[in-house]
Amino acid sequence: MDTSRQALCTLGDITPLAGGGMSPIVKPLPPELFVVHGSCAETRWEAMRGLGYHVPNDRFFVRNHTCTPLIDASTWRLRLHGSGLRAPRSFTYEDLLALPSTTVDCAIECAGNGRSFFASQQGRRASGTPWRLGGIGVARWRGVPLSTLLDLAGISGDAVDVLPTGLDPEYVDNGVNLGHVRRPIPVAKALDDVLVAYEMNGEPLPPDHGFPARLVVPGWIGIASIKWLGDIEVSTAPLPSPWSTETYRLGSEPLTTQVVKSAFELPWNATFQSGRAHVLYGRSWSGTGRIVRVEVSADHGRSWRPARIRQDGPAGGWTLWDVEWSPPEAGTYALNARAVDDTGAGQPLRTPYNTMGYLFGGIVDHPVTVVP
Ligand SMILES: Nc1nc2c(c(=O)[nH]1)N[C@H]1C(S)=C(S)[C@@H](COP(=O)(O)O)O[C@H]1N2
Ligand SMILES: [Mo]
Repeated sequence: MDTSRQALCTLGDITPLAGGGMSPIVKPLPPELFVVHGSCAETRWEAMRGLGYHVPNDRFFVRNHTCTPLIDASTWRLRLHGSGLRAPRSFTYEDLLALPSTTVDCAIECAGNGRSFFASQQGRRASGTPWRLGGIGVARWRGVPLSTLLDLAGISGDAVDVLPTGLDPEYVDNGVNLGHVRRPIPVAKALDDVLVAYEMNGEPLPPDHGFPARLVVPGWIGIASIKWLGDIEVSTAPLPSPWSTETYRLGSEPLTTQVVKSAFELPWNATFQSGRAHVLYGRSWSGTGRIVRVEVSADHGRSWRPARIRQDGPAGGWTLWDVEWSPPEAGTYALNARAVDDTGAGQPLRTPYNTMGYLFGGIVDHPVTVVP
């Protein structure tokens, strides 16, 4: 029996919201900060305006397969086991806090972020949560390197896969119980830069973001960063899971790194006054490298102007930029931003379609209205 699962959320246990609605998410989701999609909530980009580098915990997007469990840290255990470990062992919350910690500034971004643009810009709907660009956030994560825990548990030289499992309820998809949310990470990545995080922006992880501990897998799609960690299996044979063999894959390979994207810190359908200069703020990011160039167009890509980099980010984080815009006349416009990272990866005009709508990296048309 797993005694660490306290007060698991169930349908009878869902947190009522101020508006009288029910939500599988614990924190408040005020409409000026979030667009709610079922058990998920995306951050509104206008709520990023004026923020510093990190997205505060109160407005960080949430992607839940079921709902947020409330876990008692005093009885919680993180169990490491499997054929790839010589010294299987459990860690308490206190154990984790006592180990040497590191911090990393990095994004967590859903593989489906931008999915709705397959329909709205490319005319082909993809199945899944219809995110615009708010399925991303950057935070300062503190925790213990996963490699430290794997070393303490005696990882063997022939281990190949590390499989973290969440303590949230089992996920039932179309009547099929897929079990607890879990997804394998190859040993090379697990030993590289993965963190077992217990702190987000200087506070204990909020319940919605994985309290008491979650993985943070820099550069990789969000599903790799398993929340509410309870169990990590290490194996000398590959460890498949539905989240690597059925979903979150393209063709023959499980998805790993994120693509390049850019967003304006503006409401959808923002309004501007004509006849004067405005400053447009935005952010660009990539799972494969540092952003080196950002350009903006307001004439459907006929001309592009370089944006000014306000704050550089590390690989796995994002870059903040701005650019001046003097709308020539009243009317409706689409604002476009595109970025390139230091591996040469950029943003295409069209993203190759896939039925699940993963990795939309195309240039987004952000609609704005200019009034006289
Ligand atoms: N245990 C568990 N971990 C999970 C999930 C989940 O539903 N359960 N969702 C994953 C997905 S798809 C994403 S995009 C990120 C979202 O992290 P956030 O909710 O903290 O923003 O968590 C990942 N980790
Ligand atoms: Mo995701």
